[in-house]
Amino acid sequence: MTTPSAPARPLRIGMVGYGFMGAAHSHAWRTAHRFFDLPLTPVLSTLAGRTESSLAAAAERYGFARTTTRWQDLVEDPEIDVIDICTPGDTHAEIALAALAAGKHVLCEKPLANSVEESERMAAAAADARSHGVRSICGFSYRRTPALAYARQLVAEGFVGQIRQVRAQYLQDWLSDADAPMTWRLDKDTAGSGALGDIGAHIIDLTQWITGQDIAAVAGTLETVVPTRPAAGTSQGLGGTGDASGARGRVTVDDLALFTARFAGGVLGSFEATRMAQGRKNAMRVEINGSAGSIAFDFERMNELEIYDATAPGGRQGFTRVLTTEPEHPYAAAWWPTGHGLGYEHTFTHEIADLVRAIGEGTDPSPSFDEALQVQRVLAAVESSSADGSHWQDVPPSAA
Ligand code: SOE
Repeated sequence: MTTPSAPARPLRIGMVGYGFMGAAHSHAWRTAHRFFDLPLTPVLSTLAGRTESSLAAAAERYGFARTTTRWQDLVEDPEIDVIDICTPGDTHAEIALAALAAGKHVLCEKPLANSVEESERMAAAAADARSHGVRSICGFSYRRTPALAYARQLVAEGFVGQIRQVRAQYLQDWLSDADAPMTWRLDKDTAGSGALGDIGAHIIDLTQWITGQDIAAVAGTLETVVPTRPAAGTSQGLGGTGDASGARGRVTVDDLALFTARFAGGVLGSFEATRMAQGRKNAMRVEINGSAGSIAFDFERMNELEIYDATAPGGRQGFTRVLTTEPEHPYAAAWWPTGHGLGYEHTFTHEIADLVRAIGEGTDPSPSFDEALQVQRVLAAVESSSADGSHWQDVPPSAA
């Protein structure tokens, strides 16, 4: 007979928002401790949202015990340990600041906020809370893709040699139809920016993380290709079908974001973010070219990393497709037998596993609010470069 080990202490989660990210995060909170050995067991306590009817259905589906239409109830509830912010960017600062002041650990979706000023206040509050043992993390979940975490390891080990060039694209197509309806992601007041902050933020964070270098200056152009869209319609996934005969709303964010970046170490990078690249569904691509080789990744083939070893003998050179599903690869050993791949949702499960471990062990999870503030500064510099005729703009260095 075996004696079951004592159950790990509960970590009670209060989540704000229940859209796409609410679904992804709650799945991760439910799953992480079943695949990773964690010092605490997440418990889905209370879900907060504005619309009572759909809120109850979401809580039922996601597995939350209670609901509230006031996010403040989560912050005031002494039982809740973590506030998970899955709402649009215009609400991040207010919720995160209140949560940190109340001593709650915070997971905040990306981008950290809608402005540098809000992000600075959030990073300062997180630093203050850290001295009281309160942890915070920004949800740049793609860092936890095994192939990308492995790419970072390879770069740190010197596989590509001296980095010469960085190339990053994030291509989606859910806004290709000019009559796809308005959504909050097309409204600057709510979302902060368009393709730039929504998906460009991911490739900024990833390239900085993989290369170990911050972006120091940028020159870019933002463009709104479809300036108005049907105000009403049926939503499906991220987009949907707009009522083309009805009133149109104004798109106040960029559809395309193109920019060049100079990293702190001097390397140049090219960046492209768009949600109207027909046929590209979630093509988040990163390529690093160095003196000794290259690595290339495309999220549409997320279980693979292409690596090129320029030191291999002539005649045997060429990109090798590494299947990053093996026990040697980050996170992969916790899952399926060799070769059985992972999906989008696993990046969130890994993020939650790392966060729960950090909370349990009293260490700081990454990306911190400071790192996310730095991404925000890059976003702001791209916007100001575009407004200023695509001239180079410096990115203020992080204080840390
Ligand atoms: C929409 O473009 C979106 O949902 C982003 O907001 C997410 O961060 C990305 O993971 C998928 O696409």
